[in-house]
Parts: sequence; C-alpha cells; structure tokens
Amino acid sequence: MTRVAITRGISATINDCELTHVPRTPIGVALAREQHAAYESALASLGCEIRRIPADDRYPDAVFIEDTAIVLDEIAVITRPGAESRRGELDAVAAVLGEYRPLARIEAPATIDGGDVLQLDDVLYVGRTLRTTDEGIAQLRELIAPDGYRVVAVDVDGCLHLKSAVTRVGADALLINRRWLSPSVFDGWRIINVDDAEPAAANALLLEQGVIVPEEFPRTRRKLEAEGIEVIAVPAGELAKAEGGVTCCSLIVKQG
Ligand code: CIR
Repeated sequence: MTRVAITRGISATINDCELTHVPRTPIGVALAREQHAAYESALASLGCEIRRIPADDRYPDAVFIEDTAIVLDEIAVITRPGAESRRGELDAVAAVLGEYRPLARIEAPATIDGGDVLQLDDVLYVGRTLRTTDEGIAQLRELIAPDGYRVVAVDVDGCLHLKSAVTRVGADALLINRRWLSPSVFDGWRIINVDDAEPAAANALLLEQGVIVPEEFPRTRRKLEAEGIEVIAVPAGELAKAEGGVTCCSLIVKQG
C-alpha cells in the first residue's frame, strides 16, 4: 500500500495564528519552514509521497491541514473548523482531496476540527472541545455510517484537541496524557502514558513503518522505544508555539 501525505506550506502570517492554551511568543517563520521540511522528509523516509499545497497568507493556520478534513478509505469529509479564521482554508484542500476520494461536507452551523478525530479501525473517537460541537459529531456519524464506521464522542479537558491528548502509536497501543482525558473509553488498548514533564507529547503520528514524534520530548520518546516502538524524532518546537503538533501538519491518504 502506498500513502500520499498532503501537507501545506507555512503562511508568512503564521504569527497571527489562533491560540487557546498557549501564550503568544514570536514564531520564526524561516525556522518553522526548516522544521516543516524536516517533517516532510521524515514522512518521505517512512514511505509517503509528499503532495504540498502552497501556503496562503490569508490563512495564518493553514499549515495545520489536518483540521480541514477526515480522510477514510472510502470517503473524505471536509470539516467546518471551529475557528472562523480557518474556514477559508477548505477550498484548496477539497480541490486536492477530491482527486483521491469522493467528498462529503460538514454543514453550518455545526463545527468539527480534524484534530479532534482519532480513527481506531472502524471506530472514530471524536473530542467534544471548543472546536467541535455535538452537531458536528452527529453530522459526521451520519455521513460515515453507510461505510460501516461508528462514532464515539469523548470529553477532553485542558487541551486544544482530542489528538493533543491521545494518539495511536502501534497496532494495539495508545499514547495518552491522562490529565486531559480519561483512558477508560479505550478499554482493551495498551496504554502508554506521556512523561509527566512532557504534557504535550501525546501527539504522535503513526505510519506503517514507524511513529513520528517531536524531538522536544525525549523522555516520552524513550518510553515508546522501551515498549519496542520504532520512532523517528523531528524538530517541532516552532510550530508548537502555534499550538500545532505532528499529526496536524498532514493528511494521510492511503492508496492501493
Ligand atoms: C489553531 O488553533 O487552530 C492552530 N493554531 C493550531 C491547530 C493545531 N491543529 C491540530 O492540533 N490538529
């Protein structure tokens, strides 16, 4: 199976990004772009073909392309992001995704951010957050039920998105920050806790050949390695200032 990683360039305006739980500090655009390129190289080294949509300076957060769509094997759902400033990001993404999948859309007034959606096989866990409404969750449920997917709403507290608090890091393993989310809903999964000193470390990106993690969280990385998980660390500190992590910067499309 091949995978296309759709990414998006970093807007020159990224310093105007949305921020919810992180204090505003200056983001070096050139350094952020360097780190983003390293992220794309990591994706390529794990077997992805990179398809980069150009930056669009009208949308400071456009690099965080994950929030604009939910890509399944059968369909892609174009979201309606909770932050109004981000809604203009959708058209360029839909134009590209439409080449790979039939498209469905979340309609107003519902909102949902892709960062709130964690797919574990045929179950999609969706965070109830400031960005994702119950109506957004209900619309997603209806759109994907015909393809056999179930949607489970999950309460998240203290972070931006569900995937800030939990991501999949192996066939049976989840990486979690328990302060932001109760693991009780994930009964039967092997739970790996982030290191207490690294609360933002739960956002990791699983691909067939390994897991991409931020270089800034060495303690959690060692925990993953101790569990036999193959990791590849990338510098992600500059985009973390915009409250973004490693899942946020790509949409992974399986092919074949
Ligand atoms: C935002 O607040 O929308 C952006 N500054 C960060 C989005 C990060 N996206 C993600 O975690 N999926």
